[in-house]
Amino acid sequence: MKTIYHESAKYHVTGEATYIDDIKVESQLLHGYVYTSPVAHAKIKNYDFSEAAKVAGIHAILSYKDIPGHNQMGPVFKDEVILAVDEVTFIGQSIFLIAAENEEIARQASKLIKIEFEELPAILTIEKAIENGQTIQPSRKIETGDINEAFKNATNIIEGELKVGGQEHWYLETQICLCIPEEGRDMKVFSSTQNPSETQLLVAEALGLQKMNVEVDMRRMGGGFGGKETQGNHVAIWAALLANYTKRPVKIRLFRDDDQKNTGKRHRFLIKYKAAFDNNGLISAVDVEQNSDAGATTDLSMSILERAMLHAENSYYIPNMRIIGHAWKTNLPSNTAFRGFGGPQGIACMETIIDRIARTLKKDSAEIRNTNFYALFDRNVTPYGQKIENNRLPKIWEQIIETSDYFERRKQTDFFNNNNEFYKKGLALTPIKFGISFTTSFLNQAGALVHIYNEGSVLVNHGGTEMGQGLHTKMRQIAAKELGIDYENIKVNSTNTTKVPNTSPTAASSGADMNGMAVKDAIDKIKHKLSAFIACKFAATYRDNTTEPEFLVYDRNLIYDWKNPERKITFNEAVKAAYLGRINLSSNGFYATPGVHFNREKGYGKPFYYFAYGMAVSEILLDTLTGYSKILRTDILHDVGESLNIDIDRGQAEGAFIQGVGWCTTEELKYDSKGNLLNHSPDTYKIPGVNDIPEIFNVELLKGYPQPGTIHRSKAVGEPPFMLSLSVWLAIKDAISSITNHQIEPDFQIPATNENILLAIDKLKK
Ligand code: MTE
Ligand code: QUE
Ligand code: MOS
Repeated sequence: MKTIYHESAKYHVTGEATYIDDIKVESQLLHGYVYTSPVAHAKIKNYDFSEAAKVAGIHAILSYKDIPGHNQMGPVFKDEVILAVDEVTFIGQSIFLIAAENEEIARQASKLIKIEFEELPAILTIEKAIENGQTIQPSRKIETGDINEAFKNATNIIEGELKVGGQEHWYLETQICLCIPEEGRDMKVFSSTQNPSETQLLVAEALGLQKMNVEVDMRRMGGGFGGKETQGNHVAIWAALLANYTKRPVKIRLFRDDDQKNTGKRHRFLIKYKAAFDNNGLISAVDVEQNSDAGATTDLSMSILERAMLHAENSYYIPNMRIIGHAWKTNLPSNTAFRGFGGPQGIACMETIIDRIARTLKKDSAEIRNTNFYALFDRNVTPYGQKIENNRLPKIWEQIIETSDYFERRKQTDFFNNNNEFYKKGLALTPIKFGISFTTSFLNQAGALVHIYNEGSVLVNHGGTEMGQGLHTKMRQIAAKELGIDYENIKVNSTNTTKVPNTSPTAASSGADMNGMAVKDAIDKIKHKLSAFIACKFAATYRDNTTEPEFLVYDRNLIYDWKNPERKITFNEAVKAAYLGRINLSSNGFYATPGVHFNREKGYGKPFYYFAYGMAVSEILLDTLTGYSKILRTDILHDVGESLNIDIDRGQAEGAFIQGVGWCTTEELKYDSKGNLLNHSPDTYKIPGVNDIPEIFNVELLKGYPQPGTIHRSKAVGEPPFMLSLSVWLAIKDAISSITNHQIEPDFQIPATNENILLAIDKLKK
């Protein structure tokens, strides 16, 4: 396959790529600034911003009273306020909006705002929230088989708790929006958002308008990672309110530290588990209780908890299983979508269980995994009743065990550890099975709008957004293949709510799957008309009717009759002729994923169209005196079906894995007793750097396994490889455990920071 680079790669490296901050506004631009709560929970007693409003260069200071529409927002449950009324529930909550000539003036003026709080008790940990007893929404359950009976008959039982840390998104472009007021009260919104349709709705509601009055445009984000699925909306609404009030263009761009302090993150989880298994390590029952930290409002917490619950068994057949999920309300910024969307937290617990079973039975953990994998013909139904089809686990297992030389390296690791006191090595293999589709079934729809201009160039619009993942590149490739023309003759437009309406967020890794199908549908419709026209044209030229429209093939910039290949016309000529023949060369397209459904009350259904699979083997070196760990080698074998673009997919697998490594090793969110995030910049919050990439990094895509029923037989790739990073976390745990020759279970949580590693080692030595 010819290498097709990311369609913006050249612009990324030359700096030509237009992000929202680069959009030129000729004059009159004002800068928006948000005055936020410095306390986690308090009543607002009174306030006065008259002094601040007098500062030269200040054009507006708005409170909740100045919202023309309503003050409610939120993606699913409208339990958020745009601007605080008489209470604040987390540090960073927006209270006032300021529009000024520049950011510096706004900042200075904000210091003159007087506000008096009466502080209330704040809930800042999951443990405290559980004590307090307030969930953000009703709890959920999924259950299969009979766990009580299975635990009664169990040979071995383990029980424990796993704490999983949160994660900051660290997109390079912070939250940003530029609003330009237009005729009447119409608003044009340039928003860094993964969900333009939702931004459009929420801006309209805040302004007291209809969706038709608001146009949202999104060319590209400087990364989203889930952090701009709902939380770009706040900035967009704030900018729109200020633009609407001042009748001037307004841009709000969060300072890096403010973005990190005030916006939501990956959910922390506290998971309690209990598992029953026989002496071969075959699991008969698992009981898990997942507790997530939702933060102050619901946001997507319930969908995220649901996905965590639907991944609680990872790749293993568990005949008797109960999964209970609680999302707890705390006084922290509302947590939100982050690559994996609850999957990583759910899978981390199951992998912990497997790891502990291996240590209990003194067997190799990869063997225990293999014993419990979903099988091909039986043992293939999930706890929520979905049958596993096209199971790639056995094939991937077979291949990666060989290419990574797993069992030989297990011996070498043991040998190294027996001969070294202070340095220890660790090795682990972990699998993933990740469900593809929104579990909220109605979201599984996508639209497109394709124009063929009459000289032969093609403009593709679709509902997905570009955040670096290469979606637009894939859409161009799909259009090129379907029309049989050069990739260079196709352009993908910025995502715009006036072109494709009612779109779903670009999320759940299904952007390429669904929008690709919608683009194909639009092209099929145009080809249907174009083929009929060309068949007629051939009939006239050759004076017969032997060319049926279905015989026409679109390939190599030609349209030809495969039964009579000498009957051909170039694509450009065909399009020009069709235009003169008054044929419509534009069409919309639509796709709805077939057959997905899920009953929340029963915890039962077919929530996923299919599953993506992968496995990783990681080897690490640990300095037991400092807690420093280094990845020596990682082998990944990941399943993307028939890849749409091998280089982009490999990039996604590598990037997701490394982002996951950050989550489960160095990234730790530290709060003080008042709820202030202490590490809100990259000097104290450690994201992966080049040195954290494995010294040997073999990333392969599974070959020869096309996925039936998807666009060009491909599979989603954006999120699944994130969870392969658990191989690193468990390799570190393996190295720690070797200190006691694997006799004692280390007390070890996520993330594995140097500090946490040292603490675990200390406990083992005592
Ligand atoms: N890759 C890059 N470079 N930047 C991103 O923000 N987001 C991830 C993933 N890969 C992201 C990324 C997340 S969270 C998702 S859901 C998918 O991309 C979304 O895009 P897709 O559905 O087109 O794969
Ligand atoms: C995976 C996801 C999402 C999801 C479910 C998944 C997601 C998302 C929603 C969602 C649910 C209900 C809504 C809404 C969004 O569900 O990203 O606006 O009303 O946004 O399994 O990634
Ligand atoms: Mo991705 S967390 O579904 O935006």
